[in-house]
Amino acid sequence: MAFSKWPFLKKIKTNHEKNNQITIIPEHVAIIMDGNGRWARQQGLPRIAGHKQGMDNVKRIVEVANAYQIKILTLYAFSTENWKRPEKEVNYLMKLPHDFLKVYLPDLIKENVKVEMIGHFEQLPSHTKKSIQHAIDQTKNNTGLILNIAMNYGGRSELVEVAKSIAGDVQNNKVKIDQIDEKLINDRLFTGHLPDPDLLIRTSGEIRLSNFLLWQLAYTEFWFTDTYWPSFSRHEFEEALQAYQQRKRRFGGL
Ligand code: V07
Repeated sequence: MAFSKWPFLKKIKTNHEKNNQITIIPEHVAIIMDGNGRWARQQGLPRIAGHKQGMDNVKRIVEVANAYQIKILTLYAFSTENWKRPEKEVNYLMKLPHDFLKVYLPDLIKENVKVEMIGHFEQLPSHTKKSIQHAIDQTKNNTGLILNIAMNYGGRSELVEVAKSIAGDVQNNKVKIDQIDEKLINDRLFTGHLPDPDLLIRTSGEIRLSNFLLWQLAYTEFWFTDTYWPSFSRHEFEEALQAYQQRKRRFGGL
């Protein structure tokens, strides 16, 4: 062992590792994967190239989440507002689920990852729906990480749909007004079967929610970084996990 010649070096390394151990793991991590376009511009590439790099980074981060035994990873891939982008960009984005799954679905199956989706599924192009539905079907019995993709998702429209659904049930006497409580609302969200996120990460320096999981983030810890999504690395993900456990420790000590 090379270190035994320099015991002081070994000591430094051991302490370093000990102090940085990640032991309190969030069960559910949500990520706003922002900055793909800015990453591309910085590299002198078209925006679409940023989306492609961002897509490949999804797989890298899924591997890290899996390694830490995070149970649910919810990723904001396409919002209800993103339809306003140039048609060419929207068309490209709608092909990404297929491109992603063509390359990575076999790995996800091997790694016991379960693919799920939240958002308005019906309004997606049929080729996009087909790719996603195939991945959901192929992984439905997997018991590892839930890779929960938010596609055509908006927090307000999710709550509008919940309101309509409850109002309908009140109208046909299935639900009494007194029975409307937080649990009833929660159960009707796209995420009704999932615990709320413990940690929200947003890349690319924007410090806002952009209509993501409005109800579900009520008690979530937030972590922001200036790094653009395609450059968001394992190391930085670990920094976010460190920060999360520090906050939990402080909370427990009060
Ligand atoms: C998208 C890459 C990540 C950065 C954010 C915007 C672009 C992966 C998917 C995906 C979707 C469904 C699925 C598996 C993977 C994806 C869109 C955009 C629309 F089942 N990345 N990614 N979908 N980007």
